[in-house]
Amino acid sequence: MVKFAHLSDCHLGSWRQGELQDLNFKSFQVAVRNCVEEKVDFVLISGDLFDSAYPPIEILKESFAEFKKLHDAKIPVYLIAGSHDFSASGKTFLDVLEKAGFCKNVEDWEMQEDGRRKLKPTFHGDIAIYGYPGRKSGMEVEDLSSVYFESMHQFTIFMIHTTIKDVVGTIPMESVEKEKLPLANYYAMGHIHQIFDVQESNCRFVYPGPIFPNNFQELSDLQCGSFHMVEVNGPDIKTRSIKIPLKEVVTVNIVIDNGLTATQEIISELDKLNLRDKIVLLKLRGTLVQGKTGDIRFNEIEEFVLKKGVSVFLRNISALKLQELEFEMESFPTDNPQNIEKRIMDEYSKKNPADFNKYLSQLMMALSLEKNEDEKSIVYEDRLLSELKNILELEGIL
Ligand SMILES: [Mn+2]
Repeated sequence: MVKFAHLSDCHLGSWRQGELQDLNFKSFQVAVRNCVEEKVDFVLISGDLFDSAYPPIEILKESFAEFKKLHDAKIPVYLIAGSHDFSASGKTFLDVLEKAGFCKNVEDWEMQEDGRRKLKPTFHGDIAIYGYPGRKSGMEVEDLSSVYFESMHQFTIFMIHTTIKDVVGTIPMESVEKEKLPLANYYAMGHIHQIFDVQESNCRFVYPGPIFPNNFQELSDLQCGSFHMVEVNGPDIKTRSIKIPLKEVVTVNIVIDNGLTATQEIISELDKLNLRDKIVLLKLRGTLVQGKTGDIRFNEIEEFVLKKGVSVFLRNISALKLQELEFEMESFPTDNPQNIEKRIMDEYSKKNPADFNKYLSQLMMALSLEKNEDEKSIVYEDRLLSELKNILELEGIL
């Protein structure tokens, strides 16, 4: 019998809030401890071990300590790069881990003359492990149609960091049909952050879920991280999903329609609940008929929940709408948007003369700045803020 753990999407270094970054890392530590205690034969990590191709030193340091525990327990780790720890230059910190002897990247293939990619196995005893990494924006999906390998082994594992059609649902996302993948006994998959475990004839398809939820919605849906424990007995595969519940998550849904009275309403709703030491997710929905989102005093709400002893407080107002304002505007169907904007700004400036108006067009330009695909939010915000400071001549003030 062979027993292995299947982890994916650890996203070490993810989350800006300190407490959540800690919980994310602690979940990984729990999984590692569990692997050592259960004396697994090996560990699989199906991509996105790190949240970025260049993780912070602090995270690297702690990660190495965890990998050393597995190494000391003589548990090999087989992994592939995911969409997050992939870098266009081909260099990632996975290479550093591998050079240190802490893991084996199983991506190994050769381009054939006919344009197909022949994968080469990494062996653990008589188990053959193949892997093909994820890329940014699902760019590996096309590659996968040309991937093949010879699967005449006792037991074959195929590691991919790609979404299969069965889990994609209505999400607009690149995906592969699992029936078109080369034949394997166990498909150790990652990328989609949910638990999926399906057996079809002699094939097992598994997404173990992320080691910790990665955003507001995932916290609300998944509550905690997870990984898979797998036992192979001849052709027989037994799986267990292991949950890692570190802190209770409470989602509070409140419908509001008045921005002016919302603060008090929200506080009295929250006051009814026991929130001590919990992760509290406040989700606001509804249409504001009075007041604006800006009228809700979130700092006051935050102070209140901190006094109630919450561990982490997050809010989401994306389902909150403002009542549609009716604009009176002449239409210029043949005109381009820039000209329309300019005309509106000119008219506005004429009606509301102020020194500030001279900044309007530059501000419009700056605010249309878009976030690059692999740019961190914090870097983007810095870029946007420094642009705005320049325009408003605030350099050195903030
Ligand atoms: Mn991921």
